[in-house]
Amino acid sequence: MSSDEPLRLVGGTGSPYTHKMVALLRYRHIPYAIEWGDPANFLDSLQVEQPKPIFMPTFVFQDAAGELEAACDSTPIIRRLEAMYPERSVLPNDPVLAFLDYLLEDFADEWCTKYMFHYRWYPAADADNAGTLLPLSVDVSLPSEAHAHFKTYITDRQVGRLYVVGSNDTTAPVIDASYRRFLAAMESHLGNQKFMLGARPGAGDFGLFGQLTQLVAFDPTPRAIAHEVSPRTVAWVDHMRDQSGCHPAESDWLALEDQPDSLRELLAEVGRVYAPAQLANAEAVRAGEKTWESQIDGAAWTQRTFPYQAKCLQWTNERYQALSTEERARVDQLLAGTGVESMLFTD
Ligand SMILES: N[C@@H](CCC(=O)N[C@@H](CS)C(=O)NCC(=O)O)C(=O)O
Repeated sequence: MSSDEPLRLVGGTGSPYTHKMVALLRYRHIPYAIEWGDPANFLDSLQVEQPKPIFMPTFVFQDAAGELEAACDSTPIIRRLEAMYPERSVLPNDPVLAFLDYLLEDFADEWCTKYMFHYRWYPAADADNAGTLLPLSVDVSLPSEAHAHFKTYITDRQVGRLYVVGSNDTTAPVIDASYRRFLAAMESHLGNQKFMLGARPGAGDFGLFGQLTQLVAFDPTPRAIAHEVSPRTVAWVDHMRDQSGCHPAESDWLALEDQPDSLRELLAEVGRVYAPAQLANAEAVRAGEKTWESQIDGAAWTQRTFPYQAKCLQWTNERYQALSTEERARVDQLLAGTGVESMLFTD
């Protein structure tokens, strides 16, 4: 596909992964054409086969012969885009920084999305807000009757799925405490530098940004918390939206040894909550159990088992194991005591 033809994608304004990818396309100067709506309908209109499962955003790639192919899942799509468009990369060349960037992207996509889903549907005021806005995000001209019907349908469906991500009366305070610590770590870190790994954004920044677009700008409860705990994060979300004017240089990736301590503060949250969740989930997948229970941050946690998240853990470990002995030692030194080390294995 020629790089000046716009890349087509379909997604939603209430979808964090859609914002992750649109901001990345803007930063990378990749021409794109986004359709706001339902991916399945969009693919039907193009007569393109649906990927399974189908998610927002869905991309439509064109091969050399002009054949259209739909793809979902932002993390591999980011790598695919790196091969298609080499300029303004979001992946550090230094394998150690690349590993940390991947870790942050994974944490954003798989754990921070729990903040997003929990606050969207657990507090009644937020569920009402999302129930009203999400149908309109698919069709702003939706007739009132259809709107009311869609609002009830989506609210019932999503509130009914809260338990799937582990949001319930027992875990609500754990999720809330984690969100607040995460914001406090972001406040410290952004006080030191503009992006997670220096003066240019990596894939991890876009992952965090995607979830934060919703937490800071769509759902009222987490928005109020963000304004209280981390005004820098609120301002950062506005900046991240459009980094087309950023002129990244290789030296803008800050070497691991020069990173401020605030990076460890962020990683400590990854180790405190995400690492135990990932280990318990992977164990449940191995044992063929449909749900799992564990202690997270000193409290009982139970949720459905996700084979996809076990794969995430495996991919993280494949990347960890691909590091040289010297690189791994540098990563280990940074991670020692954060808890992240508990989810990394050398064999
Ligand atoms: N791992 C995927 C996740 C994408 C995803 O979960 N998208 C949500 C919307 S933000 C979705 O389409 N969910 C379908 C559903 O809830 O049925 C990615 O990184 O793109």
